[in-house]
Amino acid sequence: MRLKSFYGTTMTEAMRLVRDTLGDNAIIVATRDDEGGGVRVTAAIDDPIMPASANAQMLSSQTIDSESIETIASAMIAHNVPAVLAEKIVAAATQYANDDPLLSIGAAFDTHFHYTSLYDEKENAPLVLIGPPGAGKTLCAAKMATLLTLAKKNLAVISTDTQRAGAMAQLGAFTRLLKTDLIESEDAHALHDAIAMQKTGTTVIVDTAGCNPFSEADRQTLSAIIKATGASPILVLPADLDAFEATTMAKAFQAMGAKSLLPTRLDMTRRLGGMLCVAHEARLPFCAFSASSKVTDVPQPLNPVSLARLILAPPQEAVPQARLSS
Ligand SMILES: Nc1nc2c(ncn2[C@@H]2O[C@H](COP(=O)(O)OP(=O)(O)OP(=O)(O)O)[C@@H](O)[C@H]2O)c(=O)[nH]1
Ligand SMILES: [Mg+2]
Repeated sequence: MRLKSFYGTTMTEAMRLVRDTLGDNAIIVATRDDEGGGVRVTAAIDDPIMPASANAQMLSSQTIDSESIETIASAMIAHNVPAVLAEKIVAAATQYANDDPLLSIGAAFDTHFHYTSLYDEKENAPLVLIGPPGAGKTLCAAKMATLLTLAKKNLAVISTDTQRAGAMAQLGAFTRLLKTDLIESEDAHALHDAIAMQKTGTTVIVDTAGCNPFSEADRQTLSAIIKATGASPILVLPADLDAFEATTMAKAFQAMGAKSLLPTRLDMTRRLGGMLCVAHEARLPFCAFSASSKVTDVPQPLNPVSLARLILAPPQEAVPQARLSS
């Protein structure tokens, strides 16, 4: 079975596109008003490459669980998930169709996204936070320091953000509360030495300066810092960025060595399509997410089930639907 979504200014136009493209045998899976006005229709058609039995099985589960698939298709639209990715998620959810949309979409998220842990106790490699200016790196560094302090781990917090006015004071305010020293590292060599001088078993957190990934000078500075840590950096990225803008940015950070994704500001973001697009297109595993400006609200783990809950959760409060005036 192949799923495709069609957009028309009216239902008749969208349905005509479905028939013209997929033919008379197309099955309508979901219809929804599109946020920008008009109508979006998701339709399915038998895939001739698939064995007939597989198609029959899918079609029957499709009928049984069409409500669950409708819920998932609606969530894709509500979260502004780019159409191509939304189709892939709905198609995978249809394969694992279940009465409970949480299970279907969880299975789809298991198929289409990767996950990793924020902190591997055995490896105990430095936790290096990188990302664009204002993404939430310093707050995440403070949250991780809180988490590790509560777990009674030996901790060292290093910042390479020595240029921006107030940067050290911001992180220093947190480390003072945790009774941990803040080490300032002026350059990549100093950072390498600062990490090397830590006692075995100490967990090192490295907060870096905001980097413009499209600036050659910024890229060189950050690449040298990443190399000096010998670690797998975590890309901290706000979840509320435009999907394609954020994906381009994430790929640039990935080229510098980013190995996992930590989206922030989920408490302030109502449409998570951008975050899903980044993880899928850049193939970056999710490691955790931040949904609070409070340092004691430590990053939450991300896995197929927690991601499914985030996507299917009803908005916490009524948010007026944005519409462009004509
Ligand atoms: N509500 C909310 N605010 C957040 C979250 N993460 C970060 N912030 C806020 O976003 C602002 C920027 O966070 P910082 O941690 O300073 O960002 P940064 O990436 O270190 O910024 P630079 O060092 O300037 O590049 C601060 O006001 C944080 O409190 C979050 O998950 N939710
Ligand atoms: Mg910072």
